[in-house]
Amino acid sequence: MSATVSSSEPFSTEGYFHTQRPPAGLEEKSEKMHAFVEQWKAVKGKKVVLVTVSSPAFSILLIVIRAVELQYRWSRTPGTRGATSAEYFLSQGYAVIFLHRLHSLRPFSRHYSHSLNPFLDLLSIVPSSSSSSSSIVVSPEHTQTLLPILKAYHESQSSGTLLSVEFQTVNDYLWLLKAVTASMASLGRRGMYYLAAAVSDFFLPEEKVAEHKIQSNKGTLSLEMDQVPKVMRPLVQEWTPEGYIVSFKLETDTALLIPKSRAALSRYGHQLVIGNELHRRKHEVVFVERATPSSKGTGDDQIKGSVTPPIVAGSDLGVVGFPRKEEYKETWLRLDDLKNDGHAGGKGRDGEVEIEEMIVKELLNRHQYWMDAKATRE
Ligand code: PAZ
Repeated sequence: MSATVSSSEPFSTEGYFHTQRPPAGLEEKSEKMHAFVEQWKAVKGKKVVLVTVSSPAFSILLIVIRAVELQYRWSRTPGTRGATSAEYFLSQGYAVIFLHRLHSLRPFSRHYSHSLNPFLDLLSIVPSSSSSSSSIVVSPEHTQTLLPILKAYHESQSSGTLLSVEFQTVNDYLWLLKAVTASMASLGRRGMYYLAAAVSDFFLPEEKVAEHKIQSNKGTLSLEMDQVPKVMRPLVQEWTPEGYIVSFKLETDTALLIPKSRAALSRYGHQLVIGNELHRRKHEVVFVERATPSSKGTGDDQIKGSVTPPIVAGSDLGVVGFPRKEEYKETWLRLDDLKNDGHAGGKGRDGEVEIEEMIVKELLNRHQYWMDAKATRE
Protein backbone atom coordinates (compact mmCIF):
# COMPACT_ATOMS: atom_id res chain seq x y z
CA MET A 1 0.00 0.00 0.00
CA SER A 2 1.34 3.42 -0.82
CA ALA A 3 0.26 6.55 1.00
CA THR A 4 -0.77 9.56 -1.05
CA VAL A 5 -3.28 12.29 -0.26
CA SER A 6 -5.65 13.48 -2.97
CA SER A 7 -7.93 16.48 -2.76
CA SER A 8 -11.37 14.90 -2.63
CA GLU A 9 -14.19 16.65 -0.81
CA PRO A 10 -14.00 15.88 2.95
CA PHE A 11 -17.07 14.81 4.90
CA SER A 12 -18.84 17.63 6.67
CA THR A 13 -19.88 16.70 10.20
CA GLU A 14 -23.51 16.83 9.19
CA GLY A 15 -22.84 14.76 6.07
CA TYR A 16 -21.00 12.22 8.17
CA PHE A 17 -23.87 11.63 10.59
CA HIS A 18 -26.32 11.44 7.69
CA THR A 19 -24.41 8.81 5.78
CA GLN A 20 -22.67 6.69 8.43
CA ARG A 21 -24.91 4.44 10.45
CA PRO A 22 -24.87 4.62 14.25
CA PRO A 23 -23.01 1.68 15.81
CA ALA A 24 -24.76 -1.18 17.58
CA GLY A 25 -25.34 -0.42 21.24
CA LEU A 26 -25.30 3.36 20.79
CA GLU A 27 -28.72 3.85 22.31
CA GLU A 28 -27.95 1.85 25.41
CA LYS A 29 -24.60 3.55 25.99
CA SER A 30 -26.11 6.97 25.37
CA GLU A 31 -28.83 6.30 27.90
CA LYS A 32 -26.26 5.24 30.49
CA MET A 33 -24.22 8.39 29.91
CA HIS A 34 -27.34 10.53 30.02
CA ALA A 35 -28.48 8.99 33.32
CA PHE A 36 -25.00 9.53 34.77
CA VAL A 37 -24.99 13.19 33.77
CA GLU A 38 -28.50 13.73 35.14
CA GLN A 39 -27.55 12.06 38.43
CA TRP A 40 -24.61 14.38 38.95
CA LYS A 41 -26.32 17.45 37.57
CA ALA A 42 -28.72 17.17 40.48
CA VAL A 43 -25.83 17.49 42.94
CA LYS A 44 -25.17 21.18 43.41
CA GLY A 45 -21.74 22.27 42.23
CA LYS A 46 -20.67 18.79 41.13
CA LYS A 47 -18.37 18.96 38.14
CA VAL A 48 -18.37 16.35 35.44
CA VAL A 49 -15.51 15.64 33.07
CA LEU A 50 -15.50 13.63 29.88
CA VAL A 51 -12.13 11.97 29.36
CA THR A 52 -11.51 10.46 25.91
CA VAL A 53 -8.80 7.87 25.70
CA SER A 54 -6.54 5.99 23.27
CA SER A 55 -7.08 5.79 19.52
CA PRO A 56 -10.16 4.58 17.66
CA ALA A 57 -9.57 2.05 14.85
CA PHE A 58 -11.36 1.25 11.63
CA SER A 59 -11.72 -1.99 9.76
CA ILE A 60 -11.50 -2.69 6.06
CA LEU A 61 -13.72 -5.74 6.25
CA LEU A 62 -17.30 -5.86 7.36
CA ILE A 63 -16.61 -9.02 9.31
CA VAL A 64 -13.08 -8.91 10.61
CA ILE A 65 -11.29 -12.15 9.85
CA ARG A 66 -7.74 -10.99 10.20
CA ALA A 67 -7.58 -7.45 11.42
CA VAL A 68 -5.45 -4.97 9.57
CA GLU A 69 -5.00 -2.05 11.86
CA LEU A 70 -3.44 0.86 10.10
CA GLN A 71 -1.19 3.02 12.16
CA TYR A 72 -0.35 5.96 10.05
CA ARG A 73 -0.23 8.41 12.92
CA TRP A 74 1.90 6.35 15.25
CA SER A 75 1.40 3.11 17.06
CA ARG A 76 -1.79 2.80 19.05
CA THR A 77 -1.76 4.80 22.23
CA PRO A 78 -2.18 2.72 25.37
CA GLY A 79 -4.37 5.30 27.06
CA THR A 80 -2.03 6.23 29.90
CA ARG A 81 -2.84 9.93 29.72
CA GLY A 82 -6.58 9.39 30.00
CA ALA A 83 -6.52 6.59 32.59
CA THR A 84 -4.09 8.46 34.83
CA SER A 85 -5.88 11.79 34.50
CA ALA A 86 -9.22 10.16 35.29
CA GLU A 87 -7.84 9.03 38.65
CA TYR A 88 -6.73 12.55 39.49
CA PHE A 89 -10.05 14.04 38.40
CA LEU A 90 -11.85 11.56 40.66
CA SER A 91 -9.58 12.44 43.57
CA GLN A 92 -10.49 16.10 43.01
CA GLY A 93 -14.21 15.40 43.31
CA TYR A 94 -15.17 15.21 39.65
CA ALA A 95 -17.61 12.68 38.25
CA VAL A 96 -15.83 11.12 35.28
CA ILE A 97 -17.12 9.70 32.02
CA PHE A 98 -14.26 7.62 30.72
CA LEU A 99 -14.77 7.11 26.99
CA HIS A 100 -12.08 4.66 26.02
CA ARG A 101 -10.92 2.28 23.35
CA LEU A 102 -11.63 -1.36 24.07
CA HIS A 103 -8.67 -2.88 25.97
CA SER A 104 -6.96 0.44 26.60
CA LEU A 105 -5.60 1.20 30.05
CA ARG A 106 -8.22 2.09 32.64
CA PRO A 107 -8.14 4.04 35.89
CA PHE A 108 -6.75 2.02 38.82
CA SER A 109 -6.18 -1.22 36.93
CA ARG A 110 -3.62 0.65 34.78
CA HIS A 111 -1.14 0.20 37.65
CA TYR A 112 -1.22 -3.52 37.02
CA SER A 113 -1.04 -3.82 33.25
CA HIS A 114 -0.28 -7.25 31.76
CA SER A 115 3.02 -6.21 30.33
CA LEU A 116 4.47 -3.91 32.98
CA ASN A 117 3.20 -5.25 36.25
CA PRO A 118 1.17 -8.45 35.92
CA PHE A 119 -1.14 -8.81 38.89
CA LEU A 120 -0.23 -12.47 39.37
CA ASP A 121 3.21 -11.30 40.45
CA LEU A 122 1.63 -9.55 43.43
CA LEU A 123 0.15 -12.67 44.88
CA SER A 124 1.50 -15.38 47.14
CA ILE A 125 -0.04 -18.66 48.20
CA VAL A 126 -0.45 -19.34 51.90
CA PRO A 127 -0.21 -23.12 52.07
CA SER A 128 -2.37 -25.21 54.28
CA SER A 129 -2.38 -28.91 55.18
CA SER A 130 -5.02 -29.49 52.49
CA SER A 131 -4.43 -27.80 49.16
CA SER A 132 -8.12 -26.91 48.81
CA SER A 133 -7.98 -24.63 51.84
CA SER A 134 -4.83 -22.81 50.79
CA SER A 135 -5.41 -19.10 50.43
CA ILE A 136 -3.97 -16.31 48.36
CA VAL A 137 -2.66 -13.04 49.74
CA VAL A 138 -1.03 -9.96 48.33
CA SER A 139 2.65 -10.20 49.13
CA PRO A 140 3.59 -7.79 51.92
CA GLU A 141 6.02 -5.86 49.70
CA HIS A 142 3.14 -4.96 47.36
CA THR A 143 0.48 -4.22 49.95
CA GLN A 144 1.53 -0.66 50.70
CA THR A 145 1.40 0.27 47.04
CA LEU A 146 -1.85 -1.51 46.31
CA LEU A 147 -3.74 -0.25 49.35
CA PRO A 148 -4.34 3.39 48.29
CA ILE A 149 -5.13 2.30 44.73
CA LEU A 150 -7.66 -0.26 45.93
CA LYS A 151 -9.22 2.27 48.34
CA ALA A 152 -9.61 4.86 45.59
CA TYR A 153 -11.02 2.22 43.25
CA HIS A 154 -13.59 1.08 45.83
CA GLU A 155 -14.48 4.69 46.54
CA SER A 156 -15.18 5.33 42.84
CA GLN A 157 -17.29 2.17 42.71
CA SER A 158 -19.34 2.87 45.80
CA SER A 159 -19.90 6.55 44.99
CA GLY A 160 -20.69 5.80 41.34
CA THR A 161 -18.49 8.67 40.18
CA LEU A 162 -16.80 6.75 37.35
CA LEU A 163 -18.62 5.62 34.25
CA SER A 164 -16.57 3.73 31.65
CA VAL A 165 -17.88 3.47 28.13
CA GLU A 166 -15.95 1.75 25.38
CA PHE A 167 -15.55 2.32 21.68
CA GLN A 168 -13.64 0.48 19.04
CA THR A 169 -13.87 2.31 15.75
CA VAL A 170 -13.78 5.93 14.65
CA ASN A 171 -17.47 5.60 13.87
CA ASP A 172 -18.29 4.40 17.41
CA TYR A 173 -16.19 7.22 18.80
CA LEU A 174 -17.81 10.00 16.80
CA TRP A 175 -21.36 8.88 17.53
CA LEU A 176 -20.64 8.43 21.23
CA LEU A 177 -18.90 11.79 21.44
CA LYS A 178 -21.92 13.48 19.90
CA ALA A 179 -24.31 11.66 22.23
CA VAL A 180 -22.41 12.35 25.43
CA THR A 181 -21.93 15.98 24.50
CA ALA A 182 -25.66 16.34 23.92
CA SER A 183 -26.24 15.14 27.49
CA MET A 184 -23.39 17.07 29.07
CA ALA A 185 -24.33 20.36 27.40
CA SER A 186 -27.08 20.76 29.99
CA LEU A 187 -24.39 20.98 32.69
CA GLY A 188 -23.32 24.30 31.21
CA ARG A 189 -19.99 25.39 32.60
CA ARG A 190 -19.84 22.54 35.07
CA GLY A 191 -18.91 20.23 32.19
CA MET A 192 -15.30 19.76 31.17
CA TYR A 193 -14.16 17.94 28.03
CA TYR A 194 -10.69 16.45 28.20
CA LEU A 195 -10.15 15.16 24.71
CA ALA A 196 -7.00 13.05 24.95
CA ALA A 197 -7.96 10.40 22.39
CA ALA A 198 -5.76 10.39 19.29
CA VAL A 199 -8.34 10.32 16.53
CA SER A 200 -7.05 9.47 13.08
CA ASP A 201 -7.43 11.96 10.25
CA PHE A 202 -8.63 9.29 7.80
CA PHE A 203 -11.10 6.42 7.89
CA LEU A 204 -12.97 4.06 5.61
CA PRO A 205 -16.62 5.01 5.27
CA GLU A 206 -19.12 2.20 5.49
CA GLU A 207 -19.70 1.98 1.74
CA LYS A 208 -16.01 1.31 1.11
CA VAL A 209 -15.69 -1.48 3.64
CA ALA A 210 -15.39 -4.90 1.93
CA GLU A 211 -18.15 -7.38 2.62
CA HIS A 212 -16.10 -10.50 1.95
CA LYS A 213 -12.61 -11.61 2.80
CA ILE A 214 -10.14 -9.73 0.62
CA GLN A 215 -8.30 -12.27 -1.57
CA SER A 216 -4.55 -11.87 -1.35
CA ASN A 217 -3.86 -13.75 -4.62
CA LYS A 218 -5.14 -10.79 -6.61
CA GLY A 219 -2.12 -8.57 -6.05
CA THR A 220 -1.46 -5.52 -3.92
CA LEU A 221 -4.04 -3.89 -1.71
CA SER A 222 -4.96 -0.25 -2.35
CA LEU A 223 -7.14 1.68 0.02
CA GLU A 224 -8.74 5.02 -0.54
CA MET A 225 -9.60 6.58 2.74
CA ASP A 226 -11.78 9.57 3.47
CA GLN A 227 -11.09 12.38 5.87
CA VAL A 228 -12.59 12.15 9.32
CA PRO A 229 -14.81 15.20 9.76
CA LYS A 230 -13.47 17.88 12.07
CA VAL A 231 -16.02 17.60 14.84
CA MET A 232 -14.19 20.05 17.09
CA ARG A 233 -15.83 23.02 15.47
CA PRO A 234 -19.46 21.91 15.95
CA LEU A 235 -18.57 20.50 19.35
CA VAL A 236 -17.25 23.83 20.57
CA GLN A 237 -19.67 26.11 18.81
CA GLU A 238 -22.94 24.19 18.66
CA TRP A 239 -22.99 21.02 20.73
CA THR A 240 -21.73 22.47 24.00
CA PRO A 241 -21.13 26.22 23.78
CA GLU A 242 -20.66 26.57 27.55
CA GLY A 243 -18.42 23.57 28.19
CA TYR A 244 -14.79 23.97 29.21
CA ILE A 245 -12.97 22.25 26.38
CA VAL A 246 -9.42 20.97 26.46
CA SER A 247 -7.93 19.33 23.38
CA PHE A 248 -4.51 17.74 22.98
CA LYS A 249 -1.98 18.24 20.24
CA LEU A 250 0.61 15.57 19.67
CA GLU A 251 3.70 16.25 17.57
CA THR A 252 7.01 14.55 16.97
CA ASP A 253 8.73 17.90 16.35
CA THR A 254 8.71 20.07 19.47
CA ALA A 255 9.05 23.22 17.37
CA LEU A 256 5.57 22.63 15.95
CA LEU A 257 3.81 22.22 19.29
CA ILE A 258 3.07 25.85 20.00
CA PRO A 259 2.20 27.03 16.46
CA LYS A 260 -0.05 24.02 15.85
CA SER A 261 -1.74 24.39 19.23
CA ARG A 262 -2.37 28.09 18.60
CA ALA A 263 -3.78 27.27 15.19
CA ALA A 264 -6.19 24.78 16.77
CA LEU A 265 -7.31 27.36 19.35
CA SER A 266 -7.86 29.94 16.69
CA ARG A 267 -9.70 27.51 14.36
CA TYR A 268 -12.08 26.06 16.92
CA GLY A 269 -12.37 28.79 19.50
CA HIS A 270 -12.15 26.56 22.57
CA GLN A 271 -10.31 27.29 25.81
CA LEU A 272 -7.13 25.26 25.97
CA VAL A 273 -4.81 23.08 23.94
CA ILE A 274 -2.32 20.88 25.74
CA GLY A 275 0.67 20.23 23.50
CA ASN A 276 2.86 17.19 23.96
CA GLU A 277 5.80 15.79 22.05
CA LEU A 278 5.67 12.04 21.52
CA HIS A 279 8.83 11.04 23.38
CA ARG A 280 8.61 13.68 26.12
CA ARG A 281 4.88 13.37 26.77
CA LYS A 282 5.32 11.77 30.18
CA HIS A 283 7.77 14.43 31.30
CA GLU A 284 6.47 17.73 30.00
CA VAL A 285 3.46 19.32 28.34
CA VAL A 286 2.63 22.85 27.32
CA PHE A 287 -0.67 24.61 27.98
CA VAL A 288 -1.52 26.99 25.15
CA GLU A 289 -4.39 29.42 25.69
CA ARG A 290 -5.47 32.94 24.90
CA ALA A 291 -3.64 35.60 26.84
CA THR A 292 -6.13 38.39 26.61
CA PRO A 293 -9.90 38.63 26.64
CA SER A 294 -9.89 40.71 23.49
CA SER A 295 -8.06 38.32 21.19
CA LYS A 296 -10.30 36.50 18.74
CA GLY A 297 -9.99 33.45 16.58
CA THR A 298 -12.33 32.47 13.82
CA GLY A 299 -14.63 30.67 16.26
CA ASP A 300 -16.96 32.34 18.73
CA ASP A 301 -14.06 33.16 20.99
CA GLN A 302 -15.92 36.05 22.48
CA ILE A 303 -17.93 33.51 24.37
CA LYS A 304 -15.56 30.59 24.54
CA GLY A 305 -12.21 32.20 25.16
CA SER A 306 -13.05 35.36 26.93
CA VAL A 307 -11.57 34.69 30.33
CA THR A 308 -7.94 34.54 31.31
CA PRO A 309 -7.44 32.10 34.16
CA PRO A 310 -5.27 32.86 37.15
CA ILE A 311 -1.64 31.87 37.01
CA VAL A 312 -0.86 28.95 39.25
CA ALA A 313 2.25 28.84 41.37
CA GLY A 314 4.96 26.76 39.75
CA SER A 315 3.88 27.52 36.21
CA ASP A 316 6.38 28.80 33.73
CA LEU A 317 4.74 31.93 32.53
CA GLY A 318 7.38 34.47 33.18
CA VAL A 319 6.23 37.60 34.95
CA VAL A 320 2.95 36.99 36.73
CA GLY A 321 0.13 38.90 35.10
CA PHE A 322 2.10 39.83 31.99
CA PRO A 323 1.75 37.17 29.34
CA ARG A 324 4.82 36.84 27.15
CA LYS A 325 2.94 36.82 23.88
CA GLU A 326 0.44 39.32 22.65
CA GLU A 327 -2.41 36.92 21.99
CA TYR A 328 -1.52 33.56 23.43
CA LYS A 329 0.29 32.39 26.45
CA GLU A 330 2.11 29.17 27.07
CA THR A 331 2.59 27.42 30.36
CA TRP A 332 5.09 24.58 30.45
CA LEU A 333 4.57 21.88 33.04
CA ARG A 334 7.70 19.84 33.63
CA LEU A 335 8.30 17.03 36.06
CA ASP A 336 11.95 18.07 36.27
CA ASP A 337 10.94 21.47 37.64
CA LEU A 338 9.10 19.76 40.47
CA LYS A 339 12.06 17.55 41.27
CA ASN A 340 14.36 20.55 41.30
CA ASP A 341 11.93 22.27 43.67
CA GLY A 342 12.35 19.32 46.06
CA HIS A 343 8.75 18.09 45.65
CA ALA A 344 8.17 15.30 48.16
CA GLY A 345 6.67 12.73 45.79
CA GLY A 346 3.31 11.94 44.35
CA LYS A 347 0.64 9.34 44.03
CA GLY A 348 2.18 7.34 41.19
CA ARG A 349 2.83 3.63 41.66
CA ASP A 350 6.26 4.00 43.19
CA GLY A 351 5.46 7.27 44.88
CA GLU A 352 6.56 9.23 41.85
CA VAL A 353 4.83 12.36 40.60
CA GLU A 354 2.99 11.86 37.34
CA ILE A 355 2.61 14.66 34.85
CA GLU A 356 -1.16 14.10 34.88
CA GLU A 357 -1.26 15.15 38.54
CA MET A 358 0.21 18.49 37.49
CA ILE A 359 -2.12 18.79 34.50
CA VAL A 360 -5.27 18.14 36.53
CA LYS A 361 -4.16 20.55 39.25
CA GLU A 362 -3.76 23.31 36.69
CA LEU A 363 -7.09 22.49 35.09
CA LEU A 364 -8.97 22.73 38.39
CA ASN A 365 -8.16 26.41 38.64
CA ARG A 366 -8.99 27.13 35.05
CA HIS A 367 -12.26 25.27 35.13
CA GLN A 368 -13.31 26.94 38.38
CA TYR A 369 -12.41 30.29 36.93
CA TRP A 370 -14.48 29.53 33.83
CA MET A 371 -17.45 28.69 36.05
CA ASP A 372 -17.00 31.75 38.27
CA ALA A 373 -16.72 34.05 35.26
CA LYS A 374 -20.22 33.05 34.21
CA ALA A 375 -21.57 33.48 37.74
CA THR A 376 -20.06 36.97 37.89
CA ARG A 377 -21.65 37.96 34.60
CA GLU A 378 -25.11 36.88 35.74
O1 PAZ B 1 -2.03 7.05 25.72
P1 PAZ B 1 -0.78 7.82 25.90
O2 PAZ B 1 -0.71 8.39 27.28
O3 PAZ B 1 0.44 7.02 25.56
O4 PAZ B 1 -0.78 9.02 24.85
C1 PAZ B 1 -1.54 10.18 25.08
C2 PAZ B 1 -1.58 11.08 23.86
C3 PAZ B 1 -0.17 11.46 23.44
C4 PAZ B 1 -2.27 10.33 22.73
C5 PAZ B 1 -2.40 12.36 24.22
O5 PAZ B 1 -1.74 13.06 25.20
C6 PAZ B 1 -2.62 13.23 22.98
O6 PAZ B 1 -1.81 14.04 22.63
N1 PAZ B 1 -3.77 13.08 22.33
C7 PAZ B 1 -4.15 13.82 21.13
C8 PAZ B 1 -3.33 13.40 19.95
C9 PAZ B 1 -3.64 14.21 18.71
O7 PAZ B 1 -4.67 13.92 18.12
O8 PAZ B 1 -2.87 15.11 18.34
